[in-house]
Amino acid sequence: MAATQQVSIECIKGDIANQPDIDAVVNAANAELQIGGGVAGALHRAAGPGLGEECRPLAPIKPGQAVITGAHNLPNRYVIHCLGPVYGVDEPSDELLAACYRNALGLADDHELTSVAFPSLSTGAFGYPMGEAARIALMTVMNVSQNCQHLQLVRFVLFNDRAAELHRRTLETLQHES
Ligand code: AR6
Repeated sequence: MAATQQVSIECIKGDIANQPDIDAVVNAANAELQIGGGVAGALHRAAGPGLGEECRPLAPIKPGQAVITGAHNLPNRYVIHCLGPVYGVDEPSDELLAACYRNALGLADDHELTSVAFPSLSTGAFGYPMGEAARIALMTVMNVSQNCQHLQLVRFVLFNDRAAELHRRTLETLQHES
Protein backbone atom coordinates (compact mmCIF):
# COMPACT_ATOMS: atom_id res chain seq x y z
CA MET A 1 0.00 0.00 0.00
CA ALA A 2 1.29 3.47 -0.88
CA ALA A 3 2.32 5.69 2.04
CA THR A 4 -0.19 8.40 2.93
CA GLN A 5 1.04 11.96 3.27
CA GLN A 6 0.48 14.73 5.79
CA VAL A 7 -2.62 16.78 4.90
CA SER A 8 -2.67 20.54 5.60
CA ILE A 9 -5.90 21.95 6.99
CA GLU A 10 -6.46 25.70 6.72
CA CYS A 11 -9.34 27.97 7.71
CA ILE A 12 -9.80 31.22 5.80
CA LYS A 13 -12.40 33.92 5.29
CA GLY A 14 -13.62 33.90 1.69
CA ASP A 15 -16.15 32.91 -0.94
CA ILE A 16 -16.43 29.18 -1.77
CA ALA A 17 -17.25 30.16 -5.38
CA ASN A 18 -13.86 31.85 -5.77
CA GLN A 19 -11.20 29.26 -4.90
CA PRO A 20 -9.30 28.89 -8.20
CA ASP A 21 -6.34 26.95 -6.77
CA ILE A 22 -8.54 24.10 -5.45
CA ASP A 23 -9.46 20.86 -7.30
CA ALA A 24 -12.96 20.44 -5.84
CA VAL A 25 -15.27 22.80 -3.98
CA VAL A 26 -18.01 21.37 -1.78
CA ASN A 27 -21.60 22.53 -2.11
CA ALA A 28 -24.01 22.83 0.84
CA ALA A 29 -26.69 21.34 -1.37
CA ASN A 30 -30.42 20.74 -1.14
CA ALA A 31 -31.82 17.22 -1.74
CA GLU A 32 -32.77 18.13 -5.32
CA LEU A 33 -29.23 19.36 -6.08
CA GLN A 34 -30.60 22.56 -7.58
CA ILE A 35 -29.83 26.24 -7.06
CA GLY A 36 -30.81 27.53 -3.59
CA GLY A 37 -29.70 30.24 -1.20
CA GLY A 38 -26.29 30.62 0.50
CA VAL A 39 -23.55 28.36 -0.82
CA ALA A 40 -25.84 26.52 -3.29
CA GLY A 41 -26.86 29.87 -4.77
CA ALA A 42 -23.30 31.18 -5.06
CA LEU A 43 -21.95 27.98 -6.65
CA HIS A 44 -24.81 27.39 -9.11
CA ARG A 45 -24.80 31.05 -10.23
CA ALA A 46 -21.05 30.99 -10.83
CA ALA A 47 -21.12 27.55 -12.49
CA GLY A 48 -24.02 28.38 -14.84
CA PRO A 49 -27.10 26.30 -15.74
CA GLY A 50 -25.07 23.29 -16.90
CA LEU A 51 -24.41 22.39 -13.26
CA GLY A 52 -28.13 22.05 -12.46
CA GLU A 53 -28.60 19.98 -15.60
CA GLU A 54 -25.77 17.60 -14.71
CA CYS A 55 -27.17 17.29 -11.17
CA ARG A 56 -30.76 16.47 -12.12
CA PRO A 57 -30.33 12.70 -12.74
CA LEU A 58 -28.29 12.32 -9.53
CA ALA A 59 -31.08 13.69 -7.29
CA PRO A 60 -32.59 13.28 -4.78
CA ILE A 61 -29.85 12.63 -2.21
CA LYS A 62 -30.23 11.90 1.51
CA PRO A 63 -28.70 13.72 4.50
CA GLY A 64 -25.06 12.66 4.87
CA GLN A 65 -24.71 11.68 1.20
CA ALA A 66 -22.27 13.24 -1.30
CA VAL A 67 -22.16 13.19 -5.12
CA ILE A 68 -19.59 14.61 -7.51
CA THR A 69 -20.06 16.55 -10.77
CA GLY A 70 -18.02 18.70 -13.10
CA ALA A 71 -17.51 22.35 -12.16
CA HIS A 72 -18.77 23.96 -15.41
CA ASN A 73 -17.89 27.70 -15.29
CA LEU A 74 -16.35 27.54 -11.81
CA PRO A 75 -12.53 27.74 -11.72
CA ASN A 76 -12.25 24.18 -10.30
CA ARG A 77 -12.29 20.64 -11.70
CA TYR A 78 -15.21 19.27 -9.68
CA VAL A 79 -18.05 20.17 -7.35
CA ILE A 80 -18.88 17.73 -4.54
CA HIS A 81 -22.48 18.18 -3.41
CA CYS A 82 -23.33 17.26 0.20
CA LEU A 83 -26.73 17.33 1.85
CA GLY A 84 -26.13 18.33 5.46
CA PRO A 85 -28.64 17.51 8.22
CA VAL A 86 -31.30 20.03 9.22
CA TYR A 87 -30.38 20.67 12.87
CA GLY A 88 -32.83 19.02 15.28
CA VAL A 89 -34.74 17.33 12.43
CA ASP A 90 -32.40 14.91 10.66
CA GLU A 91 -31.09 12.69 13.45
CA PRO A 92 -28.49 11.84 14.60
CA SER A 93 -27.37 15.23 13.30
CA ASP A 94 -23.76 14.88 14.44
CA GLU A 95 -23.29 11.55 12.65
CA LEU A 96 -24.99 12.79 9.49
CA LEU A 97 -22.82 15.91 9.46
CA ALA A 98 -19.66 13.82 9.92
CA ALA A 99 -20.84 11.51 7.10
CA CYS A 100 -20.97 14.50 4.73
CA TYR A 101 -17.29 15.32 5.32
CA ARG A 102 -16.24 11.65 5.25
CA ASN A 103 -18.15 10.89 2.02
CA ALA A 104 -16.91 14.08 0.32
CA LEU A 105 -13.28 13.24 1.10
CA GLY A 106 -13.86 9.66 -0.07
CA LEU A 107 -15.06 10.92 -3.46
CA ALA A 108 -12.14 13.36 -3.66
CA ASP A 109 -9.64 10.58 -3.01
CA ASP A 110 -11.35 8.22 -5.47
CA HIS A 111 -10.83 10.92 -8.11
CA GLU A 112 -7.20 11.34 -7.02
CA LEU A 113 -7.74 14.99 -6.06
CA THR A 114 -5.10 16.80 -4.02
CA SER A 115 -7.15 19.76 -2.72
CA VAL A 116 -10.72 20.25 -1.49
CA ALA A 117 -12.49 23.35 -0.10
CA PHE A 118 -15.47 23.05 2.26
CA PRO A 119 -17.95 25.65 3.45
CA SER A 120 -19.39 25.19 6.95
CA LEU A 121 -22.09 22.68 6.00
CA SER A 122 -25.53 22.96 7.66
CA THR A 123 -24.72 26.20 9.57
CA GLY A 124 -26.88 28.53 7.44
CA ALA A 125 -30.43 27.66 6.42
CA PHE A 126 -30.14 24.27 8.16
CA GLY A 127 -29.50 25.90 11.56
CA TYR A 128 -26.56 23.88 12.97
CA PRO A 129 -24.77 25.88 15.71
CA MET A 130 -21.39 26.76 14.22
CA GLY A 131 -19.28 25.87 17.28
CA GLU A 132 -20.63 22.31 17.34
CA ALA A 133 -20.49 21.97 13.56
CA ALA A 134 -16.88 23.21 13.41
CA ARG A 135 -15.72 20.62 15.92
CA ILE A 136 -17.42 17.76 14.04
CA ALA A 137 -16.18 19.01 10.66
CA LEU A 138 -12.56 19.49 11.71
CA MET A 139 -12.37 16.29 13.75
CA THR A 140 -13.76 14.26 10.84
CA VAL A 141 -11.40 15.85 8.33
CA MET A 142 -8.40 15.29 10.63
CA ASN A 143 -9.30 11.60 11.03
CA VAL A 144 -10.39 10.76 7.48
CA SER A 145 -7.63 12.63 5.69
CA GLN A 146 -5.04 10.37 7.36
CA ASN A 147 -6.33 7.53 5.17
CA CYS A 148 -6.46 9.49 1.90
CA GLN A 149 -3.81 8.59 -0.67
CA HIS A 150 -3.83 11.77 -2.75
CA LEU A 151 -5.12 14.62 -0.62
CA GLN A 152 -2.67 17.35 0.38
CA LEU A 153 -4.85 20.34 1.32
CA VAL A 154 -8.27 20.79 2.91
CA ARG A 155 -9.41 24.39 3.09
CA PHE A 156 -12.39 25.57 5.14
CA VAL A 157 -13.77 28.71 3.49
CA LEU A 158 -15.80 30.73 5.97
CA PHE A 159 -18.02 33.67 5.17
CA ASN A 160 -16.84 36.11 7.88
CA ASP A 161 -13.94 36.80 10.28
CA ARG A 162 -15.80 35.44 13.29
CA ALA A 163 -16.46 32.08 11.62
CA ALA A 164 -12.88 31.83 10.35
CA GLU A 165 -11.47 32.61 13.81
CA LEU A 166 -13.79 30.07 15.44
CA HIS A 167 -12.58 27.37 13.03
CA ARG A 168 -8.90 28.27 13.56
CA ARG A 169 -9.29 28.11 17.35
CA THR A 170 -11.19 24.80 17.17
CA LEU A 171 -8.51 23.32 14.90
CA GLU A 172 -5.77 24.36 17.34
CA THR A 173 -7.67 22.81 20.26
CA LEU A 174 -8.20 19.53 18.40
CA GLN A 175 -4.56 19.37 17.31
CA HIS A 176 -3.47 19.78 20.94
CA GLU A 177 -5.92 17.07 22.06
CA SER A 178 -4.72 14.53 19.48
N1 AR6 B 1 -18.91 31.06 0.63
C1 AR6 B 1 -18.64 30.50 1.85
N2 AR6 B 1 -19.58 30.35 2.81
C2 AR6 B 1 -20.82 30.79 2.55
C3 AR6 B 1 -21.18 31.37 1.31
C4 AR6 B 1 -20.16 31.51 0.33
N3 AR6 B 1 -20.40 32.05 -0.88
N4 AR6 B 1 -22.52 31.69 1.36
C5 AR6 B 1 -22.97 31.32 2.58
N5 AR6 B 1 -21.95 30.78 3.30
P1 AR6 B 1 -26.03 27.48 3.66
P2 AR6 B 1 -26.85 24.88 4.80
C6 AR6 B 1 -21.99 30.20 4.66
O1 AR6 B 1 -27.35 28.07 4.03
O2 AR6 B 1 -27.04 25.44 6.17
C7 AR6 B 1 -29.52 26.38 0.64
O3 AR6 B 1 -30.52 27.28 0.30
C8 AR6 B 1 -23.17 30.54 5.55
O4 AR6 B 1 -22.93 31.76 6.25
O5 AR6 B 1 -25.50 27.74 2.30
O6 AR6 B 1 -26.17 23.55 4.64
C9 AR6 B 1 -29.62 25.02 -0.04
O7 AR6 B 1 -30.45 25.09 -1.16
C10 AR6 B 1 -23.23 29.34 6.46
O8 AR6 B 1 -22.33 29.47 7.57
O9 AR6 B 1 -26.05 25.86 3.80
C11 AR6 B 1 -30.18 24.12 1.04
O10 AR6 B 1 -31.59 24.02 0.97
C12 AR6 B 1 -22.72 28.18 5.60
O11 AR6 B 1 -22.07 28.79 4.49
C13 AR6 B 1 -29.79 24.78 2.32
O12 AR6 B 1 -29.60 26.16 2.04
C14 AR6 B 1 -23.78 27.23 5.07
O13 AR6 B 1 -24.97 27.95 4.75
C15 AR6 B 1 -28.49 24.25 2.89
O14 AR6 B 1 -28.29 24.81 4.15
